[in-house]
Amino acid sequence: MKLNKEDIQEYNEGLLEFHQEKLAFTKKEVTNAEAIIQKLVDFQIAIPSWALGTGGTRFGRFSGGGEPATLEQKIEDVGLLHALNQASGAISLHIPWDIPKDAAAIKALADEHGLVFDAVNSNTFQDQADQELSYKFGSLQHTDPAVRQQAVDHNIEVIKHGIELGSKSLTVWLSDGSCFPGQINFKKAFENTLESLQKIYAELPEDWKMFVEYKAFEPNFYSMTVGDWGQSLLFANKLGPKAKTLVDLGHHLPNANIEQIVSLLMMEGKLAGFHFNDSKYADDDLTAGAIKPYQLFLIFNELVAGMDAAGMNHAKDLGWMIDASHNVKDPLEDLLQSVEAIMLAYAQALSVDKEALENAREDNDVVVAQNILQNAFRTDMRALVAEARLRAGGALNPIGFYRKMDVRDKLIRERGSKTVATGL
Ligand code: AOS
Ligand code: ZN
Ligand code: ZN
Ligand code: ZN
Repeated sequence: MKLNKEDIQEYNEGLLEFHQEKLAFTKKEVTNAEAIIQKLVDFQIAIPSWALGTGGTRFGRFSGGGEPATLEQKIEDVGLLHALNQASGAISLHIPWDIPKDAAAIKALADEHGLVFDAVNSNTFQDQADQELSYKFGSLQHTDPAVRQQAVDHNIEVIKHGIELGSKSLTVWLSDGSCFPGQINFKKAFENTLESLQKIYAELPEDWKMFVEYKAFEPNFYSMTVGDWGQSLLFANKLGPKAKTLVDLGHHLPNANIEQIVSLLMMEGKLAGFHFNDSKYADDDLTAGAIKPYQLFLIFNELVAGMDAAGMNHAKDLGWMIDASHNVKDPLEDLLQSVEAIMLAYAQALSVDKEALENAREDNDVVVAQNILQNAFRTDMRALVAEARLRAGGALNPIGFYRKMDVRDKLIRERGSKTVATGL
């Protein structure tokens, strides 16, 4: 199904008066409101193909119904999100969950929905039915060179699919590691992984990047071979300029200072981008901003500062993506909430008076520095985000419109009520 522009417009008209009052108030409070709105109009974030269905846990899964079963349906779902918020104009594919059989047709379909293809993701953390050798004891780190080669070949195949679709980056997330002390030789595991990554790196087209994603634990619980930003950065530095570190917000040990990691990775020109989500305990993959909105804002504060300093453009220079999972919510509604939370944090970060903050820091005026950040965080930016959506042709209240149009019911009628989205 597709949403109709005229229906969105008509819906917006009913909300316009109240919106304009709120906007006028926010504009009085936020001096650079117009500049922020423009940045928000330009803002785009990629939606992963695997977040469009109900995820479940290892204990169970409760189908929400109407989930996309094919790549075409996944594109259709991201198209719905993009029509609603005009900020989700990219989709990230996971191979082999989303093998495009006819790349030209898939590209044309994405184009129809105003979507481009973000990073392609390889998968060597599962065994596929037709796979010769097992990844039970790792992939790129494996003691057996034949397993390593199989995993390298898979990554090269993923790059080929990405080239056909117009992607510009490969995200490599490895579950490689060990569950028990003594199980692996750390140094050999690192060296094997590096050598394998080098073979993949050599196949990257000129204008491509390799995103090396790290994760502190899970599924391996004693060591992960790319376990933190230090290990990822070590690989990225050894690989070369096309390789960078990808930060997934759920992949740290508790209470890690992620904003500091972001700042230093940007200083080194090695921040690839993000998998946004939120967590209370581990890689919970909850809605962005649901648990720690202040942390999300502080991360954006570093991002904005780093991007300004390097003259970077978020759309070109960083891969911003959501990596979430939904057990009890409609996945599309959840993704709308994540995009909203991310845009709010971005807007708040854009409102920070950087010069005043820097002066306070230089003067060691801790109180003023803290207040500058907290004032920005406590400012209600919802009217600016809504205004950006309005100007871009989206819905003033995306979830409100989604519910008004009974989108989920329509998808259930089209696709069935006991659906299983491919992937996780
Ligand atoms: C896994 O924990 C990572 O977040 C990866 O990004 C992974 O490829 C993705 O979540 C799909 O499982
Ligand atoms: Zn991730
Ligand atoms: Zn995650
Ligand atoms: Zn994860």
